[in-house]
Amino acid sequence: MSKNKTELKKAVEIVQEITSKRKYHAYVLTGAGVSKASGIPTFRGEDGFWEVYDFDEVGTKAAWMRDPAKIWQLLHEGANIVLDAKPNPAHTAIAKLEERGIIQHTITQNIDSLHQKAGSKKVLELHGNLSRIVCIKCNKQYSLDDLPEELPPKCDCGGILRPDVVLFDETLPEKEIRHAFSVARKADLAIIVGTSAEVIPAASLPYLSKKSRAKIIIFNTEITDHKQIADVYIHGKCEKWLPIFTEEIIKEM
Ligand code: BJW
Ligand code: ZN
Repeated sequence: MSKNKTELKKAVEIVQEITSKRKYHAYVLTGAGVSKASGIPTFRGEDGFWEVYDFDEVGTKAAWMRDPAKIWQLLHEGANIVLDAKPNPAHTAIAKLEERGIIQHTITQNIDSLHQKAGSKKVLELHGNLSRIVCIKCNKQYSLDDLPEELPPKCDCGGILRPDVVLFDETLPEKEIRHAFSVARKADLAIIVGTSAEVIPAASLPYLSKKSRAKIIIFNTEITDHKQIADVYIHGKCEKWLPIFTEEIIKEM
């Protein structure tokens, strides 16, 4: 049997044992790798966003304050890739895990709405959402399709508009991160998909879960620091392995 098939069998057994309990908590944590098969580039690694753009120039709070027009220019060039993307089989499998009551929450670092488009209902977005545009002065919300032409676009009140996404050195949305910490702390099972485990606080959630004795199952094409806490590591494309994993679990229910 191939290594991944053995690991998959182990993962299915772990999930069966946990879900056979009367009460349990389970969540999925996702990163950019889950949306790669939908045509959205990841941040790190080969062809990653940060290989092309310098994050000190476009990825931090200071960069935004220095030159908001530059970030808007980038958005005009790239936003449609994200906004027009369609969910792939990994998103669909995660939605099915929620629909069948196997997990209760999907915590995502992604800003692309693809979990919601696939049918996931309880999604906690830690890094915001690209389709929401807000005024930095009065908080009025705008849609990306409905923006003034000027760069950077401004609100009726004169405030600069910005996408509602979290850049480096900005705090995460308070309600979401608090909820995510509470989900991670009480979890019996954490399924971690397509994240490099490099950005905190998101990357710390699986460690919190492990500390509370959760089982950790990982789907990633590379080995990340989360490997040290993994009970099962499925080393391959999540759009291939997550649907197989989900079907195996459902078949045995
Ligand atoms: C596949 C696959 C397939 C591919 N199948 N797998 C020094 C040390 C430590 C920490 C810090 C430090 N200095 C500052 C910090 C904190 C900082 C941080 O963590 N920095 C590290 C980089 C060092 N964090 C922050 O600043 C956060 N805020 C914060 O901490 O606030 C507190 C605070 C603020 C102010 C004062 C005091 C306290 C905010 C982080 C915001 C992150 N923002 C971004 C951009 C958002 C907008 C947008 O999306 O455009 O979020 S950066 C980028 O990284 C994006 C992602 O959500 C995030 C995580 O990346 P992710 O999702 O893991 O993607 P990749 O590309 O890294 O990995 C993809 C993975 O998929 C890989 O592993 C592949 O192998 C895999 N893969 N194909 C399965 N088919
Ligand atoms: Zn305003």
